[in-house]
Amino acid sequence: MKKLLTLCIVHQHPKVLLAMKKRGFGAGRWNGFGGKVLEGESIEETAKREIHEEAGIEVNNFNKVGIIEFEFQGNPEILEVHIFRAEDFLGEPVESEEMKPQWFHVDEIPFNEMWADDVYWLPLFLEGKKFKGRFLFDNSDNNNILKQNIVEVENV
Ligand code: 8OG
Repeated sequence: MKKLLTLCIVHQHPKVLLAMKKRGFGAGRWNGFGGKVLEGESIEETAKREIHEEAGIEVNNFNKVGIIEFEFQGNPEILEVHIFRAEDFLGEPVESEEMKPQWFHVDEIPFNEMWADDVYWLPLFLEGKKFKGRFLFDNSDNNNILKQNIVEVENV
């Protein structure tokens, strides 16, 4: 069973736009913007819709830079997250019910308040690389990675 999700991160070097997730899956962590792909929607449409809903900004140009699969031990569902990088956007990021946006310098990414896997791939993202990977998380402690694999690729 696979569930498709998007994650869009705005990178205007040397700054990255992240947001504190206020509710739901991953609450209390800094992350980019995204969510589940709805029926009838393309992955790109989801990425645009979610960043608009969560940050109030419009992104027209972005590149898909990564695909990562997440598995939680004992759970048959696999989350397939499609990761996009945007350099420009329209509007001003605003706080929503779900997310509180904030700019971070690339040297000050708050990895200890992010998903535990991000430290493995966000540096590749920031270097402009493309990647694919898979992480197995401990189901009772979703800060604990049991297995991980991330590889740089030419195309995603
Ligand atoms: O719709 P919902 O808010 O539940 O979507 C979850 C968001 O979190 C979606 O953008 C995908 C993203 N996400 C995961 N797992 C991980 C992860 O391990 N690291 C990061 N950075 N984002 C993740 O679902």
